[in-house]
Amino acid sequence: MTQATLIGAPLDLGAENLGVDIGPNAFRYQHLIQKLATADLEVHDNGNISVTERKKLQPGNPRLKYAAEIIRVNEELARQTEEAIRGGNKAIVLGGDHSLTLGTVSGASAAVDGNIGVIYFDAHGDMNTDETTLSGNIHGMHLASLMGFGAPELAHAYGERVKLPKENLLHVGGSDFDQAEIDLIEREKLQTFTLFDLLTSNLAPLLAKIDELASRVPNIWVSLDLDSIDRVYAPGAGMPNPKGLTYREIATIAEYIGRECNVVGVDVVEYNPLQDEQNKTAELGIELIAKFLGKEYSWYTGYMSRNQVG
Ligand SMILES: [Mn+2]
Repeated sequence: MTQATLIGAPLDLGAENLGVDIGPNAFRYQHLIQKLATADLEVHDNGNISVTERKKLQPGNPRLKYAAEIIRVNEELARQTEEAIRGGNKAIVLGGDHSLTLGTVSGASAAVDGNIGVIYFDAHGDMNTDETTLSGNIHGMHLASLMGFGAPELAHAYGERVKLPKENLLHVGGSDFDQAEIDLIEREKLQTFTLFDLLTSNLAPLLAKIDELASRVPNIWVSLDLDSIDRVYAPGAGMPNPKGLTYREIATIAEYIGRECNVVGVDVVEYNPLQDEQNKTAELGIELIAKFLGKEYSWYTGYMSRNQVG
């Protein structure tokens, strides 16, 4: 069996939407470990990283709210992610808000000496900086930080070097970029495949981009914000999306990535169990983790056909 390390990151300080801090345990209550075992993944659970409660903290800089605690949590998450990958395990990280990707990608990058690519599913850009942010919430900034842009305290978390070479990012499913993010994408020639691209050209150009990345970069991290998926299929996202990827689209893309890329780890973020319906978002998350890692687990397919909503 393929060995994997599970890390829970119940971080909710990067966002306003409360509820995502119970995501990691909700996945466990859904028997994620046992279900992945049926998909040939032997999962060792590191438990949750401890996060100080919001009410015990001061937000600090209004353009980088809760930065000190977010950085502390992410450096611990990076350490555990690096150790898992160096030990030959796949890393599976459950969120928590998306700012935890600052830690996952930093740790994965360190484990493979910076030779990493990221396939990033999100309706949003997550590429604001402390200068362009409208909310001050770090879950909208960490992706820029990983490429070395924005506030040094974020960009230099877990070491000063650039964690993700900008040409190794493939952002998928965007439908809601801020103008500052569009400017950064154009200026730095970042690779995106938006919902508009998908609907106007179908999957083939995306698969070509995945092939190109896989041929050039030997290690891939996948970051899945559940808000990239339509709320019909993923109602339990922090910000449910009325115009996201369908089940067939995300499942097909995940299977393709699992087949073509050497995926060293996956994070699934912004899961809010309080908004889920019959646990279907969690089940979809489990299925997609398996697919991204080149395995097969498809309770969700059965659920959708049983309920005739697919
Ligand atoms: Mn996100």
